[in-house]
Amino acid sequence: MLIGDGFFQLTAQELSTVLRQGLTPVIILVHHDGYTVERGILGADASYNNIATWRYDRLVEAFDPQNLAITAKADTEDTLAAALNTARSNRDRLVFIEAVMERLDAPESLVKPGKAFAAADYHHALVS
Ligand SMILES: Cc1ncc(C[n+]2csc(CCOP(=O)(O)OP(=O)(O)O)c2C)c(N)n1
Repeated sequence: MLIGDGFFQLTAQELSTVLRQGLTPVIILVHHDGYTVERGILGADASYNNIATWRYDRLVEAFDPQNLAITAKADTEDTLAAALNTARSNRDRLVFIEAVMERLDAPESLVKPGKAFAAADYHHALVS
């Protein structure tokens, strides 16, 4: 399961439910410091697109008194590959991977619509 840090901060308590139900997903949290999809439309550096920095691994710990989950942090391709390997060999555990990325690092499929929204909503010039 993939989730951005922005939406995770709106739904974080559901991690507790997932653990209570004994579910064992692989959760990849994209930690890129805010509302990247919104930054692509308006206010790339605006404070309204910023969010608090959380210690996500500690949050998982707080929801997990029985130590059912595994957490990993990845900030390079190699550390991500290692974290995914950990997930592969622990199918019976919830694995929470915090993938650290640059704020504006987004696929073209997100960047392009952002520019189109800005053009439509705010009359910004559409530069492809
Ligand atoms: C309840 C609610 N509040 C606000 C929004 C507006 N909104 C759309 S995308 C987004 C940012 C999501 O951030 P994140 O999950 O980190 O994904 P990213 O765009 O950064 O990849 C927000 C705030 C929304 N869709 N729903």
